[in-house]
Amino acid sequence: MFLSRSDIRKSTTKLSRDTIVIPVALFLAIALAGCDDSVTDPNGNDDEPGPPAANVVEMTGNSFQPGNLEVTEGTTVTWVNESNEAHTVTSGSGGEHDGQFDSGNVAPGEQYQFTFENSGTYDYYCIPHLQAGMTGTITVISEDE
Ligand SMILES: [Cu+2]
Repeated sequence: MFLSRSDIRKSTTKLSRDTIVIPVALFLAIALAGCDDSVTDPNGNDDEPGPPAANVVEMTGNSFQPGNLEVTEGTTVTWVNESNEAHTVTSGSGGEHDGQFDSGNVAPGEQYQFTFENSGTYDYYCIPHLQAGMTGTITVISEDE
């Protein structure tokens, strides 16, 4: 038994093939990991504050924005205090609380939520800033309309 020239050439070829296979496998592993990331991102819930923003009222300075908000029955409205002073979300008009909802003091950066189950017009005001005209209205319409 003896090694022919072609046998030597074969083993040389096999060696160089192995050195190429390793970088290719690494590249595939990285590419697959990259694919995994792009698949999980669209499924994540982090990108979902878009739709609920329609039911948000911001408390900025001495006003509610928007001052008038229309929602459907069963909608939860969120008031967010974007200012640097406390506000209240108090149902009623002319400074007379009608007892339907009252947030108490909402500190800067905090929020208050209330769910409107029945259609109707709900006036509300901010107790500390009523004199400054800080009032708002939530109009709740039934789903059928
Ligand atoms: Cu206020």
